[in-house]
Formats: sequence, C-alpha cells, structure tokens
Amino acid sequence: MRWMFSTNHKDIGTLYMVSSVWWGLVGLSLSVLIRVELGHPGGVMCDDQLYYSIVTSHAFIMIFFLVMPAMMGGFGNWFVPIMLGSPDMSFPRLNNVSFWLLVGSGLLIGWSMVVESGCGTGWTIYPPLSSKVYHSSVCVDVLIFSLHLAGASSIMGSLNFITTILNMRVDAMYAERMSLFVWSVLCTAGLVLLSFPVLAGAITMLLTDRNFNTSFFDPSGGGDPILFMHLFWFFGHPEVYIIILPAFGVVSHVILYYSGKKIVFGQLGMVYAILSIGVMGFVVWGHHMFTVGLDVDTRAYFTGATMIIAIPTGIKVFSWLSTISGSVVSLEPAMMWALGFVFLFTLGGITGVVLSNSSLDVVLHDTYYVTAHFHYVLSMGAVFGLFSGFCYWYPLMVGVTLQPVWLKVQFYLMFVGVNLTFFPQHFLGLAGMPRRYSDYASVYFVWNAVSSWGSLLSVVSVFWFFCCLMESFISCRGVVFSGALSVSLEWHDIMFPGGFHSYSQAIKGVMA
Ligand code: HAS
Ligand code: CU
Repeated sequence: MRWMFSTNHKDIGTLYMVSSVWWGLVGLSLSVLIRVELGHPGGVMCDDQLYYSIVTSHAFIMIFFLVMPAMMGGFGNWFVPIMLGSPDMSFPRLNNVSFWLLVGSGLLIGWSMVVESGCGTGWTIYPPLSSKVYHSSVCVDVLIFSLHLAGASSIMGSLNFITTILNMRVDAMYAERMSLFVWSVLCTAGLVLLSFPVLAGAITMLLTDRNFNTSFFDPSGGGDPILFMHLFWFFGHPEVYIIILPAFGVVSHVILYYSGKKIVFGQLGMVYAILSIGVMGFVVWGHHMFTVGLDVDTRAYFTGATMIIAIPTGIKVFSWLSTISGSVVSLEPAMMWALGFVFLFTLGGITGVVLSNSSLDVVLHDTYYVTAHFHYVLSMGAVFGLFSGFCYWYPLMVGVTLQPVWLKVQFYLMFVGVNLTFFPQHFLGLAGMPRRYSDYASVYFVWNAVSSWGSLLSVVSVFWFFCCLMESFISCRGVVFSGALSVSLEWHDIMFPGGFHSYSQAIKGVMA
C-alpha cells in the first residue's frame, strides 16, 4: 500500500494519469448515452431529468476528473520537476494530499449522480434550477461538496507548482530558458489560484441558499440569480484556459521536437502570449451572459475584450506554424496529434470569435453552435493535447514503447470520429437547435444521426488505444536509460528538444 502514500512526484503523476484514464472512460460512457438519446427524435430514455443529469456529470467528469488531473496532475507532476532540474515538488506530502482529495471528490460526484435522478442542472448549476424548489434532494449539495474538494485539491496542487517553479530551479535554469510547458503550468496554476476561490464562494452561497434560508440568489429575499452567473463565469472563463494552456505547453514541446529546431519560434513571444491569455481570461466572463439583459455598453465591452484574446492565441498558432516551417517534419504519432490540435483548435477558436459578437450570440446562445465551438477546443484541443503528450512521453513514463503504426490508426479513427460528431453540430446550431434538451424536431434528424455515429467511431478509437497500450506491455519493447543521473540521450532529446542547451547547462550547474 506504500504507493498510496508516495510523495514521489512521478508516482503521484502516475496515480493521476491512471485515475484520469479511468474517469475518462466514465465520461466517455456518459457521452455515448447522450448520443444514443439524441440518435433519433423521440429518444430512448424518456426521462428528461435523467438525460440532463447525465449531461451534467459528463461535463464535470471530463473537466475536473479527466483533463485537469491528466494535464496538471499527470504531465505536470511528472515533468515539471524534471524540466527544472529539481529533485521533486516543493511540498511532496501536500502533493499526495491533492491527489487523494480528488479521489474523495470523485466519490462525491458519483454519489450525486445516484441520488434520486441526479443533478439536472448542467455544469453551470444556475439557480433557480439548482435551488431547493427544483432540486429538493441532496444531490446538488453533494455535488457542491464534490466541487469544494476538487477545488481544494486544485488549489493545493497549484500552490505546489507555483512554489516549485519559482524556487526549485537549478541555478542555470533562468526563467527565459524554462520550457514552454513549465511556463504554461505556471500560468495555469495562477489561474486556478485566483479563480477557484470565487467558484467556492458562489457554490457555498448556493449551499446556504438551499439549506440555511439565505437568499443570495433568490429575488423573493432580495437576492439575484444573475449574481450567481457573474460569480460562476468569473471562474468559468478562466477555467477554459486552465484546460487549454497546459495543452498549449505540450504542443509547443512536441512541435519543437519533431521539427528538429533548437528553439520554438518566438519563445519569448510565446511566454508573453501565455501570460496575456491568462490575464485577459479574467476580464471576458460576460460573453457567457449576453442574453441576460446586460446593457449595450457592457455588451460592447465584453465583445471587444473577448475578441482581443484571439491576438495572443493567434501569436501562438503562428509561432507553431513558423516553428514547423522550413523543417522536415517527422510525422510520428505525437506530432500528428499536435498538428491535429493546431488545425482543429484554431477552428474552434474562430467559432469562439463568432460567438463573442454579442449581437450574433443573442441568436446562437444555447444552441448547438456553442456545443460545437467548445467541443472543438475541448475534445479536439485539450484531448488532442493529452494524446499528443501521452504518445510523446509514454516511453519515459512507462519504460516501453508504443507501436507507431497502431497509434496512427488510432489517430485517424479519432480524427474522423470527433469531426463527424461535432462538425454537424455547427449546422444544427445555425438551424436553431437548442442545446440541453433530450429531444428535437425531426427536421434536425440527419445531422444528429451523423453526430451519433461519429461518436461511436471515437469510442472504437479509444478501445483501439487500449489495444495499443496492451500491445506495448506484451511486446515489451524497452527504452534504455543509462548514466548516473538516469539521463540517457533519448531522455535528453525528448525532454529538451533542440540540443537541450538549457538542460545541459542546468546539469552542469548541479555538478559544479
Ligand atoms: Fe469559448 C462558450 C468565445 C476559447 C470553452 N467556450 C464556451 C463554452 C466552453 C468554452 C466550454 O464569446 C460553453 C460554456 C457553457 O457551458 O455555456 N471561446 C471564445 C473565444 C475564445 C474561446 C473568443 N472556449 C475557448 C477555449 C475553451 C473554450 C480555449 C476551452 C478549452 N466561448 C466563447 C463565447 C462563448 C463560449 C462567446 C459563449 C457562447 C454562448 O452563447 O454560450 C478564444 O480564446 C479563441 C481564440 C483562438 C482563435 C484561434 C487562433 C487564432 C488565430 C488568429 C487569427 C484569428 C482571428 C479571428 C483574427 C481565434 C489563428 C478571425 C475571425 C473569423 C470569424 C475568421
Ligand atoms: Cu468564455
């Protein structure tokens, strides 16, 4: 049982990876249920509350139990200390506590799903739908506790990352030499630290509204449900960058390696882009609330502020392209995922810019266009980033290699699957199909059917991925690690593409 209490960053990273793979399968299963329900008009569940509680759990699980733990907990724990030349994280025991809090949080969210028909509130848990009147059982309360624990876990993890990155670098690892992955983890940790407490406050107020007769969000007692939306989205928008920034870091790393260059094009510009995305992420939350009756000046502000985020993001996209430009790209699986990321994330980002126009958003809000937008940046952004990092770092983490041809097959299956699933949702949204309903008019049938079949293809690809993992274990193609610092050439190359100029200097710093 020693592994449970390990304080080693790699062990904890592995715990996070394994648990997020498991939760990813839960989230995937829930998404299949959603697509089965929407496969044809009329549906199969005949229970709207059940349908929507499945949607709610799907979102929470994918965000809080798959993407964040895998990116920050998994890759972050594994590689940030190594990339800094540090022996471990600053607070190894706190690191272990962060992981186990997340497990507790997972148990609570599982519990909330089975109390009566679960929380049919959506991941936004807006009152009055989430209030005692419409959700009288304890499911919402349990969900709130689950979020409290997940928040505590993330905040502790972030404190650990920030302290480690600021204090535990070897002498020669100046800030400007740090890998872009480390920079993105640092910025993400800052976002978590500033945004999660706001969510915690909002849900605690909801908890007291539900149980202790306060009326923060209840107009009959002088409260205002719009206040909840402001608090939620003040957390919610930074949250979407919390999800995507580490993926940016992974993609920068992978693209640099497979382009065979010494340094990412515009390394410093990339750092400034990460930081400005982080800062601006806090001042655009109103674009989720254009339909609540914001006055025209406020809408103009949020439209403008939101559009400006496309600039640093564009800087990142063009810097990746410039890094690739002029090199003989080796199309290994990790690089295919990274290129897929750049292409599809950009598509999702551009529909985001469309939605940022308040006048358009009044029409498109709560339609499938929004669903299409955020799945392009999530399922094809964050998740592609995860697969890219996984293919890239797997030999380091596990000690055996994956079969590249098998992995390429998986990439193509997934690429086609997710595009079939989500591209038609743009059409559905533009045609006015609202999100968050378990049924639809038969005029929307064809594209919904395409979408549902596409989602099955993604499931096939995930099963195939597990076949790839098993193949790697069975064939046991090893990687050789050697040397006093257990740093082999392959290790150097993978961790520090471009001749590891900074790392070799860092190591010299340790030796001196
Ligand atoms: Fe978003 C809703 C706008 C990025 C996730 N987003 C969501 C939701 C989620 C989500 C989960 O303004 C739904 C929440 C819910 O449950 O209700 N989003 C943006 C914008 C960006 C953006 C402008 N979103 C993300 C990322 C996410 C994410 C990243 C997670 C990983 N999003 C919105 C808006 C809504 C929204 C509205 C509310 C909709 C509604 O009604 O509910 C940007 O950060 C994207 C920047 C990236 C690019 C691509 C690369 C840039 C290049 C530079 C050139 C491009 C230019 C644009 C100059 C833009 C290559 C040209 C424009 C053309 C049209 C051609
Ligand atoms: Cu947003």
